[in-house]
Amino acid sequence: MWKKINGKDMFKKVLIANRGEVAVRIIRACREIGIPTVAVYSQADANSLHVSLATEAYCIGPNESSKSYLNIPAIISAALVSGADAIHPGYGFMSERADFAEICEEHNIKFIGPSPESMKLMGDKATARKTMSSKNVPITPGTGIITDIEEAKKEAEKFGYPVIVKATAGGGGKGMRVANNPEELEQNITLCRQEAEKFFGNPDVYMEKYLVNPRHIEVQIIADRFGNVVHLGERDCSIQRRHQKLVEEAPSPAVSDDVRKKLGEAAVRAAKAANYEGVGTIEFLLDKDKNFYFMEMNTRLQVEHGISEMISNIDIVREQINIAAGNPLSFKQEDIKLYGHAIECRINAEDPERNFLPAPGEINGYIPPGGFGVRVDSHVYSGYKIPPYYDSLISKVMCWAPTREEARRRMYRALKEYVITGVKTTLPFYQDLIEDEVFISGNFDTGFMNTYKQNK
Ligand code: MV4
Repeated sequence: MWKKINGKDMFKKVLIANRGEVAVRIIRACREIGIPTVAVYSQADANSLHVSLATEAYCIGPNESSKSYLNIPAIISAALVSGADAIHPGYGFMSERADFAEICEEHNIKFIGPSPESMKLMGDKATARKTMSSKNVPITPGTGIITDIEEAKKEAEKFGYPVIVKATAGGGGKGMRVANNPEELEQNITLCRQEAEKFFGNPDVYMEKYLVNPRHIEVQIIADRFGNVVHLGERDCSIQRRHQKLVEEAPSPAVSDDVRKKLGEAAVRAAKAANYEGVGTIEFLLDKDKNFYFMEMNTRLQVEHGISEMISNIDIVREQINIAAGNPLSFKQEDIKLYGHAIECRINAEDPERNFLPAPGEINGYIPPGGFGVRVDSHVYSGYKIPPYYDSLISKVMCWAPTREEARRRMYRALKEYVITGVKTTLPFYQDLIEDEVFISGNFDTGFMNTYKQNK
């Protein structure tokens, strides 16, 4: 089953159960380690870069995700036929499906990620809150699962309106409703329960005090199966639109060395509480007084992991594969030196002038930026047809420099030299945003996009 590479236990072959830029990112890490890769693809993705970069490739179904990238029997069959002994789920698709991780286990295939138990624990938000609170990770004032509406109203009076009702099976902004008074609370509990039952098959809801326009701060952690846990500092993901992140940066302009240390220690306690193995992210909200509160844990590699790699010089995907193969972490917390500043813009095939309407089609001209401190992670090329069936991410432009202002100016330069023709993209939107005075100041929060107007 196993082989050794450079004295480390390593997989013989890794199947990547994903597409797009993240599939390419994982194939690159595998190739550098020396592991052959298996790509799986839908009919729409036959000409995709991950298919040509992998050692071998299998078509697992038609265009729709539900029949291809979410098709468990097809993915497992491809792993068994090809002899892959591990599956990397990337992000999205199968990445947070505990049932899929269990099925992998049953077939003696290593799911590159945490145990199904850790995924279930963190997938249930009310249980996650309880677990965090018991290990001194700060949480917002709130309740457990609401069983009685009158009691919920009494609780809400205690910590004060506004409150937010959340589905325990929700997350990432799905299944949440803000209430400003007892009448709205009663309504929202009922509505939230109905939606939660419909979307997640679990009607349980709880509530928290609602923080108005906090910052979204998340801490990258890496844990091995021997109980070693380290953090790579925080990312600030406050600039988002409808729960889609637009710009991320590391470190956060709002976090001092002192708060960073406390955030990092809280994140490590959180990972230990979940008996966590692999790479993960602890999401916090930060209020105006720099108090932070645990929100959720993302039990997967994240889209924005690259900016943490830039400030830490640690290859997070390589480390993730190492750990999954049973090796201990190759460094300690004190070996990690964070240096400089990194900013990421997610470039999408969307029309910023039409309310970010998806704009699939053929890219007929493509010149990505380059130069010192610039990284572009992408799966596209000149002549590539962006299919309409999946998310519209074209690429992630990441810029590193010693200071935030230098990184920001480098990003402006990179965005200005980037050419993508044939489809509408969000490039013009970012070229404008990166010069916005509020963005330049670093003094913004999750309300940024509500007041931001392009070319104001
Ligand atoms: C909150 C909140 C304010 N107060 N919880 C949205 C995503 C999910 N992870 C948690 N979310 C929020 N939870 C309390 N108690 C505000 C949000 C929120 C938000 C959080 C991060 C980034 C953007 C956001 C946009 C709207 C609401």
